[in-house]
Amino acid sequence: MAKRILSVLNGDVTDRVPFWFMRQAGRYLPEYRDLRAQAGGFLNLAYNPENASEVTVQPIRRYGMDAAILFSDILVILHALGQNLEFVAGEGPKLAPIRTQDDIDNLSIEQIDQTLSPVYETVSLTRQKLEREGFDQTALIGFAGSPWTVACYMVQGSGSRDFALVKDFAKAQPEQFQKIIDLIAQATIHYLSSQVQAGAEALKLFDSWSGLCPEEEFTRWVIEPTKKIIAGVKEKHPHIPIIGFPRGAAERSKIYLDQTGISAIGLDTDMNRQWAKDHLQTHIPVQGNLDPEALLAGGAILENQALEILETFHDKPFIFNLGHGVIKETPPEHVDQLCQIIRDFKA
Ligand code: 1CP
Repeated sequence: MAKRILSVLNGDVTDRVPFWFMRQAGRYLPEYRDLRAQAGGFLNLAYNPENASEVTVQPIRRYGMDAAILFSDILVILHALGQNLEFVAGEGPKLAPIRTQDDIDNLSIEQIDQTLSPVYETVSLTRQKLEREGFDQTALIGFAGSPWTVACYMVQGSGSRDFALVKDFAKAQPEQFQKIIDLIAQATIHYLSSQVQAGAEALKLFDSWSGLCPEEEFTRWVIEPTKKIIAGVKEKHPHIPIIGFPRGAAERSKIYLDQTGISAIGLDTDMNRQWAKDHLQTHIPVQGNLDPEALLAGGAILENQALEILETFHDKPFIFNLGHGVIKETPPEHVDQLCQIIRDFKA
């Protein structure tokens, strides 16, 4: 029997709604916190295939999700290109900003696999572990960030509420910004294709900040590079499903769907459900939407919202997920409750 999530990504409706959760591996799990403390930092965890595959499988052992997602980060590709990257505990990523032509010239796409090969090894090791431990229904999802979102961190040098500096940069120096976007896109095609070669069964492109892209530049910085990545990956792997997640793009998600060639689309927490059902799910499978705050709250709040989402989307191809990542204070029992609600749901 085909794995449920892969059937849904292929356009089928299965016996029950399959599910996984963004950031399902991570700080809300005590077993993750233990391993991270032992590894001594996020990058040591992400670049060690034994540890990273362990973290990837941890939530599957507890909850039996229909997909595992590779444990890594959207920013490792910048590290591989030669940008300095650090994850400071409690503060998030810190990078040496790339802004000038000299900064760009110091990066190199030729040797990215020297840094990224442990990630590919993590993919193949995770497939082996899942199989060995009897999770034969759990698919493995690989991922990368979309060029706009990765460029936000690359140019800013850290997280930001509005990435105003990056938006100004793209407006003031569009040719320079284009070089940055093209470099990320080219590296990402190789990175994702290599994940598929190592055993990833579906891919996800995180465009967490697409909602910040100015309307008049959305085609240039969000649509075009995404389309290029999808075409580039599909050239090598024509059947690999690719889930797009243009967070905050609201009704621009329809243009994204029409123009990028994406196989399925992630819905953030703010997405209007009925609009998504009418304009997106009529064309391709959709995934997501549960407010991570509802999972944090648990109880009736969680149950009501999860059931509303299931009622809305279950009769067409749908993967249950959150609208953004699991919040680190979430009690692990609330995740149990949610899995039970989804498994018990009868149309
Ligand atoms: O343990 C720690 O302290 C590190 C926290 C952490 C974790 C668990 C970071 C730093 N990255 C990750 C893993 C991660 N990141 C995964 C693993 C798989 C899973 O979902 O379980 C994935 C898919 C990501 C993707 C990612 N990283 C995104 C896109 C999704 C999203 O959340 O919008 C983004 C924007 C990042 C950047 C990043 N990495 C880490 C942090 C704290 C951030 C956000 C920085 C910021 O903008 O403030």
